[in-house]
Amino acid sequence: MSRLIVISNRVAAPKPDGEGGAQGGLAVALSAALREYRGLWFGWSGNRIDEFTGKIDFQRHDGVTSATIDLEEQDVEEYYNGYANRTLWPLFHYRIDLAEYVRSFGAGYERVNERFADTVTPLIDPDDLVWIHDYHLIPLGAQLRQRGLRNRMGFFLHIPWPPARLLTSLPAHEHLVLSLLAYDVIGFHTKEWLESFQNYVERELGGHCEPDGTIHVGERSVHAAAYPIGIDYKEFREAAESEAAQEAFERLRKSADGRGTIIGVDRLDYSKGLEERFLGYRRFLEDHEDWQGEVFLLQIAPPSRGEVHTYEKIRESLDELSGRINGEFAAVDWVPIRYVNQGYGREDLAGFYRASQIALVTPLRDGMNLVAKEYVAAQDPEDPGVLILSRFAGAALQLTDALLVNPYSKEEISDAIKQALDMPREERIRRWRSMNEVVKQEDVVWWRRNFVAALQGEATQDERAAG
Ligand code: ADQ
Repeated sequence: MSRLIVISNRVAAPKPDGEGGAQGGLAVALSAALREYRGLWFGWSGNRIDEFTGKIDFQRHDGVTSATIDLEEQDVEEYYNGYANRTLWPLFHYRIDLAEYVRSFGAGYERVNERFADTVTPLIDPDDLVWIHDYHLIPLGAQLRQRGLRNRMGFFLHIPWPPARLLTSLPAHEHLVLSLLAYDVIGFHTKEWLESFQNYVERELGGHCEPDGTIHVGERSVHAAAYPIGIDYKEFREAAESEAAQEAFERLRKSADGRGTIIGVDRLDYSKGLEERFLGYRRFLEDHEDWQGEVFLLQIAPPSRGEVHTYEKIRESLDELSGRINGEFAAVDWVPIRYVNQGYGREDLAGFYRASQIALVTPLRDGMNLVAKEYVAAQDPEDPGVLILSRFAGAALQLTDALLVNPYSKEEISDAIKQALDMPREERIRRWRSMNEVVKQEDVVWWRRNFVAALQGEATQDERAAG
């Protein structure tokens, strides 16, 4: 059997006990795949050094080998903080107003992708399957081909693919997209992102897209399809049943003191629509005075990408906005928003989700959004909560029984909160059952099996059914 080589910006392979904290579903899923296929996980260590050496640090824990390299300060600034997080992330989330087009960022991005290629090439055997992840490493496949690799290679994009009209604002967009054609398989979360990609290929590259997912550009043919990522359902259910989850549940229920809990859990990122969410909730408190003092919003949002200025700004504005709303509405025995800038373990999160009657998952744009799926998986089947979900999250295409809202509209958020609070138990159960079925069946194991099967050149069951 071929080995699997996973390459991503950061490596989330298992760590020795006590390091790294709780593992996310994706890390668990890819680690499981790596155990099944042997192989290794390659990426940046997160460390900075004065001068790039290409020295690889190998670690083996829990059956998974990781191989990491350190990067120079300038690499991190231009490639990671620069092109990845100040150019591609905002542009791919439709925030062209925030996207910065700086030549040195593009040069740093190419340089780091070359450095990745130089260091990982000797680790790859001819029959290994290579699976590259996310927007940090789009050109890596082409770089590996230039170094003579003929392996089957796949790329998976974890964020949206923007409409062609937005993407063409990126200098050298054609060069970036052409580099994707070096892969054999290109995966997106949803049909919507796939269609935007196909549209770009036809409009800008004069390519042709077949209904079976084959894309032809000149002499080159690649397979592009939607592979919606799921959570590790089994692992998450177990987390939800754990003692730690039960304690977290009780802690939140006790402190809620009979009030309804509305939960939000997001990395602190402008794409998650947190300001709009706070304003929608504020609107709800204004529209329904009788609910003041009866519910509260628990927003958990650990800071991310603190070195990027826009992230500092969003943090400041959320501090200000939550303070303002609390000042405006709070009473001596009630605070409308509990705003917590902290990360929690998976068990704690599962307990908090289960203790909350409503989840507000309202990103302005999101590749998929796993929080929505985790919330569903954590619910009590006899008394489930209600998921309010942005129609602009990839997850909305699968979780059609959520209350779908336009996250830009305060009125829609306010109306959905009211509808959720008034929803009869039978309707909550009916909606939850349908969503839970999807979250359970289309889990992360299903996702990676489908992708790896495509990488091995096999049509998956779903593709055969669709074809
Ligand atoms: P993210 O933008 O990080 O991921 P998401 O899919 O919601 O968004 O995943 C976040 C993960 O972090 C979840 O597993 C969640 O439980 C965890 N998390 C968030 N806040 C936390 C907290 N306070 N404490 C502990 N854990 C917390 C990107 C894309 C998404 C896509 C994923 C996977 O932006 O669209 O779904 O990758 O492909």
